[in-house]
Amino acid sequence: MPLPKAELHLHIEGTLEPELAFRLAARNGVELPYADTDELRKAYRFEDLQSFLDLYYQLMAVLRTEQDFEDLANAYLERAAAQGVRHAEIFFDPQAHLARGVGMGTVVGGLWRALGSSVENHGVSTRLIMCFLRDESAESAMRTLDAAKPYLDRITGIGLDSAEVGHPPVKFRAVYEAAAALGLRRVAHAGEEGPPEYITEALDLLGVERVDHGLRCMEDPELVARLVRERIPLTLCPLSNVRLRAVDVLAEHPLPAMIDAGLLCTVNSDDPAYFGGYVADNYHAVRDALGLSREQMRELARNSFLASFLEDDEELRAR
Ligand code: ES4
Ligand code: ZN
Repeated sequence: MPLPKAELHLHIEGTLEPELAFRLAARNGVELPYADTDELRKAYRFEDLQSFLDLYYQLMAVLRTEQDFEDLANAYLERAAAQGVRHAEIFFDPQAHLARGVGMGTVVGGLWRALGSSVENHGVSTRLIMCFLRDESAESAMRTLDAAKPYLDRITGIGLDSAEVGHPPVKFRAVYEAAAALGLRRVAHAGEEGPPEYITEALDLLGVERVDHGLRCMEDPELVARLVRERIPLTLCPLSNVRLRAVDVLAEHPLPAMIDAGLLCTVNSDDPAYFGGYVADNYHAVRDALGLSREQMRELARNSFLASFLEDDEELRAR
């Protein structure tokens, strides 16, 4: 039995497996620039975040209808359940779809067809977190927030993702203020490729409750002390860090040092179709490469529920 856990850093578009991509391409008459799934898989060698994002945005072209988003989410939830996931807080990137003429209603409606029955069908409770693309303008993010207003009963919070360096959190200050006023929870990717200052900015200017990745906090001991003191959870994604070369090899991942420092660490899969594993695969990989103890593994799983947006009573039921 896999450890019961929550997954808090998961891009639903990053769960698009090659087989499903080809099936949806055929269903929608979309031409992919790869002969077959084997050839596509060979493209999964990344130099950095941007080289991954290029492929990630390209493959999304196959997602067109509500049914596509429902199928995508159901495929993820089924795999997640098999890996011990009891609760998933799922990112989606509406701007990447709106830019292709796929509306907010199609995206949220389709995802919700899977998420709305996930407890019954998969035993997994869910939340939806809408991410803004930080390499797009703040005005575009604000328009996206506006477009989401009819769907806020299904959206728990907002996040910030895509190309980090050169797009500091401050750029989205007004958007985050507007989202907070709408009662939305706030998270942001920070310190994946970007410097520790971006983590501080995300906390101070965006009011985030959780930091996605946050890896580079380790370069700033005062920031680490603050994250520990304020119990700010970090959603780490070890296999992603290796594939996108944030760390050279898993054996050199700072997770053990981060746990020792007293940081509230969680382990997540990020874009599992691209990075070689779902969340339990990430747990097993860090255990094997870093020699984590059984108690440390249990603590990571416990942290995932503590760091979730579940209410106390829901949290106890989920774990
Ligand atoms: C992402 Cl690994 C990662 N980092 C930033 N943005 C993303 N979007 C999807 N995966
Ligand atoms: Zn991510």
